[in-house]
Amino acid sequence: NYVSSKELTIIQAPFCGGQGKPGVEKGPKYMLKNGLQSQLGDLGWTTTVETPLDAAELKLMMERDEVTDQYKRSKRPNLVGDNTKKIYHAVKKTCSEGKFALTLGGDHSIAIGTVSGALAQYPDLGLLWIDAHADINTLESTNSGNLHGCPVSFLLGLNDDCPESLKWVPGDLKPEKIAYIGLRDVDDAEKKIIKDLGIKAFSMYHVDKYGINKVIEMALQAVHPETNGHGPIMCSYDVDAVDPLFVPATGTPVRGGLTLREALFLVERLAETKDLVALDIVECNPDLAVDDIHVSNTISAGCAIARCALGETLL
Ligand code: 5AB
Ligand code: MN
Ligand code: MN
Ligand code: MN
Repeated sequence: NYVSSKELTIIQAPFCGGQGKPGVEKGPKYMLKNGLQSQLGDLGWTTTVETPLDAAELKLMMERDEVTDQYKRSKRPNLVGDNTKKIYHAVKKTCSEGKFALTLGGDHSIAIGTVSGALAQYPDLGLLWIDAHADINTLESTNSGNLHGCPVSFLLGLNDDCPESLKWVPGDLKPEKIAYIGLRDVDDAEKKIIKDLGIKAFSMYHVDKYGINKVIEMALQAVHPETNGHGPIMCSYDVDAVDPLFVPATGTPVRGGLTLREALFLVERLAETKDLVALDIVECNPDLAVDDIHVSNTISAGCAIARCALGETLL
């Protein structure tokens, strides 16, 4: 047990600058309004909420930085750099106090901060990246320019030439310490990076072929080979890993994803290991829902992922 105290900090990261669709900054507010904090309290967790970013302030910054803040092909690198640094400090502090860090996004660029923060406390950290996408584009390879498609390349230190405001990122995650689950929409340039670095990637093909339980076992073995799959684990969970039938309100939905049960089993299994030290839940965008059912399906799935990761279904 790395987190023995049953204390956790919910870090609100209402950030949308890593992509272009407004609304993803509403994720934390909606999940908290759904009752997430008291739900985790019912599971025995002492919970505090931290807010390193201010949503209203960010909205103004987005408008200001739209035209000026660019580097190579990337959009708003300075906004992303400054804000992920704040998230980094919040997660690092939480982990250094021996608490669980639950970060609610926001778009997935925030993981530049969350993973770096957890790594600072746990140098041996294994990272499970649950996503339809690989998010490993570099400043050179990104076609969209959206930095929510690039956090993994920053964590691995693949962007030597980057703006000053992103230079704080340690970029010391080793390629053998990350495993993907749920992939089904990976850019050609990303496929090449994954192959060249030998990164373990379990796509939906592997989920179908082996089943989710076996895939998780293989992923844990991959990131902690010397200790039979045991060691500190962080899970960065992009809700678009889940099939849009269950999670429709997200910015880049891709059909053919995890069923809701596979999505929850995955984190239930992580709870069972007692090795989970941090979790991100990102890319819930209530503004992209076409009706209220879409909103509640998406937000309740996000909350269920958090609860299952924190032991709800362990008997
Ligand atoms: B997400 C794409 N690879 O780079 C790109 O939702 C999609 O955090 C990125 O996984 C999706 O823009 C980012 C086409
Ligand atoms: Mn994604
Ligand atoms: Mn263990
Ligand atoms: Mn993602």
